[in-house]
Amino acid sequence: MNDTICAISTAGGLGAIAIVRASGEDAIDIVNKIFEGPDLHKVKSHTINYGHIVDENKNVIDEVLVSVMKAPHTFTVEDVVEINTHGGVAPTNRVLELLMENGCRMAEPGEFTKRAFLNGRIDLLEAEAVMDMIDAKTETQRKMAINQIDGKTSNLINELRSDMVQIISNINVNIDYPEYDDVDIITNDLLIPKITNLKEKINKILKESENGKIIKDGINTSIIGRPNVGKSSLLNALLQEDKAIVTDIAGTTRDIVEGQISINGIILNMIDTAGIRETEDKIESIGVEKSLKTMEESDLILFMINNNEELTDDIKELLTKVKNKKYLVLINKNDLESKFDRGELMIDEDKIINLSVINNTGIDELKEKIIELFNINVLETKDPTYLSNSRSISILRKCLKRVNDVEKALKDNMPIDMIELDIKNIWEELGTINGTTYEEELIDEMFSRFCLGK
Ligand SMILES: Nc1nc2c(ncn2[C@@H]2O[C@H](COP(=O)(O)OP(=O)(O)OP(=O)(O)O)[C@@H](O)[C@H]2O)c(=O)[nH]1
Ligand SMILES: [Mg+2]
Repeated sequence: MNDTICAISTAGGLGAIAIVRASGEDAIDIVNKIFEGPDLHKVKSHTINYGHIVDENKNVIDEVLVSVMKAPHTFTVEDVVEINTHGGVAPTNRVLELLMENGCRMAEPGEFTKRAFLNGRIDLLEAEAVMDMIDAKTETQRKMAINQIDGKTSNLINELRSDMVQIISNINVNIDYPEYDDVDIITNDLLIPKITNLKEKINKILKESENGKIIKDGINTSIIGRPNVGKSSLLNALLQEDKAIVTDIAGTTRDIVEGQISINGIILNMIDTAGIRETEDKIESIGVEKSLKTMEESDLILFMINNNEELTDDIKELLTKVKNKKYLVLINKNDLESKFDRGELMIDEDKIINLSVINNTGIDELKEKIIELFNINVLETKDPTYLSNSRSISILRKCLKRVNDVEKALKDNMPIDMIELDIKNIWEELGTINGTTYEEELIDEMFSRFCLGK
């Protein structure tokens, strides 16, 4: 049996009202002991009750409103009581202490949501979305979180799993009831298109999950280039503050400097880096190492070149490294004389943006290009139902690999009964995404779809 937990559910600090929450079998009993007002055992479920919280000597601690919500129609599926106190630190802490003195245990982080999951009220994806909703900073993040809380994201996985149940049922009927002559004999040729279809659906979800990650985590965007080209100047212009030091001395930036901007509701995590060059300076060379590592890990590289410098082999070599990633080439200092021909870059003109950070020109075009490159306008308008956390994306990738193996085995004429177990395992693995894998569920679902008792 679960013990009764309590916590302050609102943010720390000053506020007009704070909520102290208790959940568990004894929640009503414990709050009733420290509450003067109507008997909470006798009030109806889902009511708000006026009264006072008192200590053991009947000293009044605070004037409060107490919400009583009885199991099972609550967030945790247990009895839940919420005490609305005045929002100072002293009243909320004292109420919390009194709850603990009377039998509650302090909740672990996320424990209310964990109980909601363990008691079957929400699945794993929905539980994760509760956290995403709390973290949401942009409208698009909020929309994606509410769709996941409402189960739309879980449905993506549930649909895949029900497709698989059908495949497994087909196979099982053939194996277990060969005498049913009105059931199609499932052959490798019949099964391959079903598996290919499944593969395509998984691929589509994975492809779209890139959007989910962008909405949730933003686009990690690094500004890379040789020293003194104007990288830190660009960072400052985008952030509209003097965040990074700018001087005309090459090698000014030694460490990475970060800041966030939002473009049409999508967050760009901007990373200014040390200019890349061969150097004897120990500190600078560590900075250069960091720049190269940052470049590798970014979702987008803004590769900056100085219009007023010749295009050296060093720059060309660096550009070949950038080309493996999503990138744009920014040619800065266009207010000065040009010292190289754009054709020498040997890249698509579409990827080149001419800037003069000092004159604030080209920056809007840069933003437009980023919007285009990541389809940000589409992301903004679409109903955002995507897998977005690394846990579920990595499980789905694993499943895709195994579905590919199954498809290959079928094409190689592996007997169907030999791959049945593989398919069941993938089905189970998929279930770990939203935490719904049970063997009995498979059996129940299978027979509810196949009407064998005719
Ligand atoms: N003429 C001109 N000068 C610029 C422009 N943008 C930046 N600068 C100047 O170029 C110099 C170097 O700028 P930074 O932003 O420090 O360059 P950086 O790429 O961060 O340099 P490191 O940190 O050394 O790698 C400064 O004197 C800037 O004022 C521009 O568009 N035109
Ligand atoms: Mg710099």
